[in-house]
Amino acid sequence: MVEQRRTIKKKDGHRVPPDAKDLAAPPEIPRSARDKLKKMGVVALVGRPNAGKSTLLNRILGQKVSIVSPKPQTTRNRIVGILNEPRGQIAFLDTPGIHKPLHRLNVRMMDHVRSSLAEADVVALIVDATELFGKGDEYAIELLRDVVKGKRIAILNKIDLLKKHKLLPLIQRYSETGLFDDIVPISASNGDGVQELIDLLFKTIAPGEPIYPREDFTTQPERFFAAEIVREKVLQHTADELPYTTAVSVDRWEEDEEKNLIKIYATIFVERESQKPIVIGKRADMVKRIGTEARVELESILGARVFLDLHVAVHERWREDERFLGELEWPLS
Ligand SMILES: Nc1nc2c(ncn2[C@@H]2O[C@H](COP(=O)(O)OP(=O)(O)OP(=O)(O)O)[C@@H](O)[C@H]2O)c(=O)[nH]1
Ligand SMILES: [Mg+2]
Repeated sequence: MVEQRRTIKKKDGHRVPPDAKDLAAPPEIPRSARDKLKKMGVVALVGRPNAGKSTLLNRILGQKVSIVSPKPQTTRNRIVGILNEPRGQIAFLDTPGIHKPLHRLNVRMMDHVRSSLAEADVVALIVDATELFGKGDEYAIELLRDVVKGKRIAILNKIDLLKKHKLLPLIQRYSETGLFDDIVPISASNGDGVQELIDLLFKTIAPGEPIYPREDFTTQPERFFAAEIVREKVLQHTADELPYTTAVSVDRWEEDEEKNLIKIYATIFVERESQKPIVIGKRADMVKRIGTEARVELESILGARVFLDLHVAVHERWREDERFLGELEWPLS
């Protein structure tokens, strides 16, 4: 019987359960001594949909933990990514984009945002610097004003796309809110400013023991990640309302250690019968393409050969179905 909650396989084969417990806060220590101690902190990555939170997490860790797509509302859960360095450990919480919820799914997504804001030592608001400042940004700032206890940092992302003269006014605007301890311009795509950001975060967090095993880079179970990778390929290849109305569940997971083979049976759910042919495609072209791309990526991340069986099914109004939503999340809970 395969342990279904196992986290994504490490290169050395080490795997751990996802439920590390918080430790008590460290006692007060003089600053000079404090700077020499190892650090531990929880950093929440929050912001509007599509700002680049998941891209930044993957960039910081140097490996893919969270799926990315050009469509808003890609991330639907809280994804924990762990950075281990000789100077300490930072647990990053990647979260869904801040938005006004219309369905039960979206209410749950915003619950993940709020709980992450409440738990973090540092909240990093990721902003798409190429977008005009608007109501959605005000909403995000107000949310941070209300909920956050720890430090706040504004990260202005996508500067690779930005004309230089547009950056200063944006820095000014975030500075005027009086809310942020630091404002950091970066490009999550090409890595500009990311090392400086990591250095700043290590300076900002307090001394403490790691709360996760040092060899780990995520708490995310393989089974959940496999479903996410399939969903990412659906998001990347479909348009219009499909990305919002698609869910993926892994129904069966079988491992043959001798053959180093993992068999994954998954279902792609859509909301209406009319959406099925879009995901399946002409002569099943689309679902084959989704399957091949997901398999290739999973093979490289799981370090095993993968057989991926995809099935497409209709589940009407699944975004309102609490039981189904809970089932989608169970490997994370
Ligand atoms: N040019 C450029 N594109 C970026 C950068 N960061 C992210 N992107 C792109 O922006 C899009 C959204 O990126 P994600 O990382 O999925 O954004 P997110 O904030 O996690 O989005 P949600 O999960 O939907 O809230 C993708 O197409 C990324 O490739 C960047 O620094 N520069
Ligand atoms: Mg995301």
